[in-house]
Amino acid sequence: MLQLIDYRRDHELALIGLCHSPVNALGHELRQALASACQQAAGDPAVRAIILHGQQLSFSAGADIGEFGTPLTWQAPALPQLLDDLARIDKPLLAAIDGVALGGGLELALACSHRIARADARLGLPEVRLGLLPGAGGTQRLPRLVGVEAALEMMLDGQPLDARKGHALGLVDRLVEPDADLLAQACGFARELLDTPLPARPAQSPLGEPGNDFFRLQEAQLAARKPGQEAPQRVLAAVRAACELALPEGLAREQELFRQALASPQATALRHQFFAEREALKIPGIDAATPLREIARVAVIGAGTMGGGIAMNFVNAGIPVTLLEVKPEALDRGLAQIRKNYEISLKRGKLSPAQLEQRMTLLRGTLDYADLADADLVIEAVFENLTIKQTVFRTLDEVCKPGAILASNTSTLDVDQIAAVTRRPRDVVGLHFFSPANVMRLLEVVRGRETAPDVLATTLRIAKRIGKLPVVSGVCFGFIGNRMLEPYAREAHRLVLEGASPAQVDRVLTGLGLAMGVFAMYDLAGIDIGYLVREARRGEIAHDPGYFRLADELYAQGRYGQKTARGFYRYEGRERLEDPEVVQIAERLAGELGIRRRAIGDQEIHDRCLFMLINEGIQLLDEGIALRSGDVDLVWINGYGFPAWRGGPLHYAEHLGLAEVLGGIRAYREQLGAYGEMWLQPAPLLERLVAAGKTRIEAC
Ligand code: HSC
Repeated sequence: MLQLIDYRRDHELALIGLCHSPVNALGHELRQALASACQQAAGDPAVRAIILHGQQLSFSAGADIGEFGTPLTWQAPALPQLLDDLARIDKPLLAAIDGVALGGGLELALACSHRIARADARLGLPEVRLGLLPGAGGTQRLPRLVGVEAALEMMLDGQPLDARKGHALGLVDRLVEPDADLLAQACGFARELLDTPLPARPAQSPLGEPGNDFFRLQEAQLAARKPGQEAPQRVLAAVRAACELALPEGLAREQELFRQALASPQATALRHQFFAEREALKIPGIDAATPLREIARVAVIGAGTMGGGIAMNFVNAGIPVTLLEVKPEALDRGLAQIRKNYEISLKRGKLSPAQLEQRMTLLRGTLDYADLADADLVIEAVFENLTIKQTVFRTLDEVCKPGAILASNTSTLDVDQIAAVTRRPRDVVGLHFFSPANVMRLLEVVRGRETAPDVLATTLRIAKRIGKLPVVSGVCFGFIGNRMLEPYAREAHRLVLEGASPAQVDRVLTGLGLAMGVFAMYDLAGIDIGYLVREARRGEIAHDPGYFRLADELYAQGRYGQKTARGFYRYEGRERLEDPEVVQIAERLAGELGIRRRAIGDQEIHDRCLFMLINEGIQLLDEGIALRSGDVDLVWINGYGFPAWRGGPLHYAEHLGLAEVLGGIRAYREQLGAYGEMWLQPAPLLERLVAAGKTRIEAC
């Protein structure tokens, strides 16, 4: 059996090192080993103080998430009981925190009498991001240590804080500079404690304050800020118990809430997302042995909103960027916009003046392609037009050094056709950033027919370095995200011709938890942009005269969306208002197209939009464009505002039932006559899955 604990004695101190790679997740075996090491130290009269630490590893990333949903979660010693036992040891018990103390890892530290941490360690209770609440005493011990408001902030946000902040809050008793020897300092601290009486562990009595009104207000605010999400409300209920109940009863209440949370579909969905994020980086044909190319200099072509945002990502990570434009005014505008963006961060206190200047010095503007000769990675972000992009790539092929990675930020075009104009298609890859590129986490990495494995591996590595979540897609129109958007948005547009209003459609979608409805999104992205994409594919869609007809009509009327204050909605400043004119246009178009208008129910809107979205995602899997269903889910959660707590469209389909989804598509296909026959075609993989009685979406 692996040795999970390193037990050492240093005179009167017992040093208990957790060594369960990679992150000291507190699975059953580690809990067992930890319990017996602590018993040994507690029972040894020669041991006067105990130090827990991560042996050459982070302190602990918490409960083993892989155990959730299995009986191992509860198998003795279960984490809450183990920590309760540790909290009763009547010797100083120190947590020496390096790396991270997250979730159950921080709760382990909270059950100790003292915490010493390296200043750059990160401490947090991120359970809410998994649809859970801290379930091993965190909701009771943290508020007793740092106060209700600070504790709630940590638990509701789930974002870890650094140990310096933890020290200021009273969570960490002593800080150690990043380059110091943590364990030696912890031993020194423990010896100091031997000379002083042991301070009381968190009080047993209820906290009392802040009272009913505070919690009622918090509940209402959470319901407005995080509609539909159960975990934040459970966190609140548990913290309320800390105020109203003595510690043992509070811990029991926390357990009850934790069990409810763990059994909820929202927690299952968020766990699916957690593992999908890690799985997404595992690509067949690429492993640790795949060589990586060095990326020391990046170039971005196009200083518009997208190019500027892309450049900022690299600059933020300390990588110098050359930004190329063809016209001096456009270059000046682009550089000024980047500075302006940084100034906003400065005003918000997220950046110091020195950091701002340092970032701007990493940025070099140019009008001359010859200046790209030393770039290791070039990202083209010019107008979405194949001919223009091919011209850029021909030039890059001339000027870039051998081995440079040439990337296109196309959102719909054929990366193979772009690569084909170069003499180095193996070096070409698609990097589809989402707008605003400096903010959005998703990056679709498009693997062309000839993209070399080391090019793909390098782009995945660099994506992680700049804080993105890369998801690999094969080549097809729109890749994973925009290809799925097409049938989803097509149904939404059609429903408006059939009698729904844009606001009704959007309300159903946001009611499901989507950040934005289809029409608000089109207004934001620009109806003109969607029109240009359709123009390039008119041949493929000519058989349906009603196809996105409403959007085309709005385009013809110059209603481009938010930028013209009119689109599917009207805008007064930032306020979005329903526009009866759009409904009138839809009525006229429906008449011209011979579409019978009727009252459309919310359920039909949900089913037709969502089932078509799901259907296309399943088709992408079957075609091998997406490697697994989790990748499809990640794209829609991180790029299109699909609620993470529903796990993404394909996880949601599993929740609804695959047979129900297929049955729904077939029923609407029949009901909608010629239109249904044209577009509502079930994906063959969905049919095979249902025929085989499968409940999970996988290739079969
Ligand atoms: C929790 O603690 C609940 C508790 O409150 C109470 C429980 C009580 C229950 C009992 C009641 C009776 N588990 O991310 P990386 C794996 S909930 C299992 O690529 P990085 C990860 O899958 C937990 N596995 O590395 C990956 O494996 P792979 C709260 C975990 O350096 C590998 O480690 N804690 C794991 O970018 C490397 O991960 C959290 O939510 C875990 N807890 O980031 C923390 N954590 O190589 C979640 C990681 O096979 N973790 N793995 O793919 C993280 O945030 C990040 O992983 C780190 C490292 C920042 C730790």
